[in-house]
Amino acid sequence: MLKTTPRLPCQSSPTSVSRLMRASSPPLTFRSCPRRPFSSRVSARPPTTLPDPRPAGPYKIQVRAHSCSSSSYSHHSHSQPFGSTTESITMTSGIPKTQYAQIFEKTGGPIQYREIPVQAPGPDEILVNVKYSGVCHTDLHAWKGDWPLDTKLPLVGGHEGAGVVVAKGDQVTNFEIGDCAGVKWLNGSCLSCEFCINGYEPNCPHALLSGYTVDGSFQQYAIAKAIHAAPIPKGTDLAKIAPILCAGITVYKALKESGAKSGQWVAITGAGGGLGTLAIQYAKAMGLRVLGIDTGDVKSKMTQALGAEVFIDFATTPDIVAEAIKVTNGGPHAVINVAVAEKPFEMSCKYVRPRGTVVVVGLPAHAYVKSEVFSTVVKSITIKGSYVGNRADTDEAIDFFSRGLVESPIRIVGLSELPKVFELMEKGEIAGRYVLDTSK
Ligand code: 8ID
Ligand code: ZN
Repeated sequence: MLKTTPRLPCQSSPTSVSRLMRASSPPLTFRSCPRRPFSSRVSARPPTTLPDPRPAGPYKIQVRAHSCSSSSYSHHSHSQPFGSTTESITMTSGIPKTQYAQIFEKTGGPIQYREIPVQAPGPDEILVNVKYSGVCHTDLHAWKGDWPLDTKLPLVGGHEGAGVVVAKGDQVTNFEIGDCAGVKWLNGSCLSCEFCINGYEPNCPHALLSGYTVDGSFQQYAIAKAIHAAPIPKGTDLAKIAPILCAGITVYKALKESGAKSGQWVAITGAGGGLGTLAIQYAKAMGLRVLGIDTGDVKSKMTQALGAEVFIDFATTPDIVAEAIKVTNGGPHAVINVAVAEKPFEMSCKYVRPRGTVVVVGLPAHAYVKSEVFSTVVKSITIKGSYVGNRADTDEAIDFFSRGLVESPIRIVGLSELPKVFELMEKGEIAGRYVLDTSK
């Protein structure tokens, strides 16, 4: 049933919705969810030039709709017959029909900055007006397609989106219109598999990945499953919190996984990049002593200003392993590897302290972690992977930021400048993080 009031801004006609329901089937391994444009689902908005007689939102409307194909997991209408579902969306006024986005049409192809329709959220989803989005090296991997996991195509990348909730489905109870929210890498998960119920949601086989298997935050309006969207406290600087939504959560979790205790040494490879500069600060805030490894004067100064006690330049230090052992008086108790290169992983297994832990976080393409068996055993080291974080890690990482323990070393440019940011990133020339302002 359609509940409509003539003066409400966004109403759908059953015909237009049915047309949109014929979305093609997504890949089977990771779900790619074709979402519906607002322009088609919720039409009949008054022309923007006309005076709007309505009181300020939020408004509640109901539209007939269908969400994603039944071949993939969903919390909502997949199992419902074609055209039979009724979704209710609460939304604010002034949501446009189209928006600017950066589109990857094909892997490694030209990146197109153009207008695309704004999508409507499903019953368990929120629509976030993304104000700022960080650019993570993962976005570069997604565009280049150098990982053994296909992306959705065409794709809107991005997974460090900070913004404001402007619409939500009727099952959403954890966000109100006007709340600040973060669109992060883990866009959604099934919540019922063995991994989800044990708090390992990133390992859920049905995980939806923002900017990879579903469209992400390199657009002005992005959709996230409400249950996984990050709650951002009111009054937060949205540009500065953007990098926390992936880089911050990831390195905070990796530090917890390392088991390093206050007073102990942690080495961070790739210390001058997006993840690294935050890792230094989380480590300091957790009482650890930091050895930063990266290259160049800018990164050396930045990492030490952020709290690294010692910096090793990987490009000019002849014996990194010996140096790392020397400056930490026997080797760091833990290593957080966020460098996008294979070599540092192998070296970290050599210089880590006996009984120490090597955490594998960076994801250089086609790379292996090599550790000589004899010393792995005799030193009794642990080598483990760490992959973003769960909802609790998210809240904790944001809390460190909100309490002023972690500062985002960011440079803000317009969304239209994404290709330039990728160029700099590819050359290793970014110290800290670039954040895109979606209004430019
Ligand atoms: O959940 C996860 N595991 C996760 C989450 C988010 C990101 C993993 N990542 C992955 C990304 O996909 C990427 O592969 O972490 C890696 C780092 O992401 P980033 O911090 O966003 O990348 P960056 O800003 O480009 O920084 C990389 C730094 O590594 C340095 C570079 O100089 C740069 O500062 N670096 C390189 I390249 N080679 C190095 C080396 N041999 C090195 N530092 C030390 N030694
Ligand atoms: Zn990321």
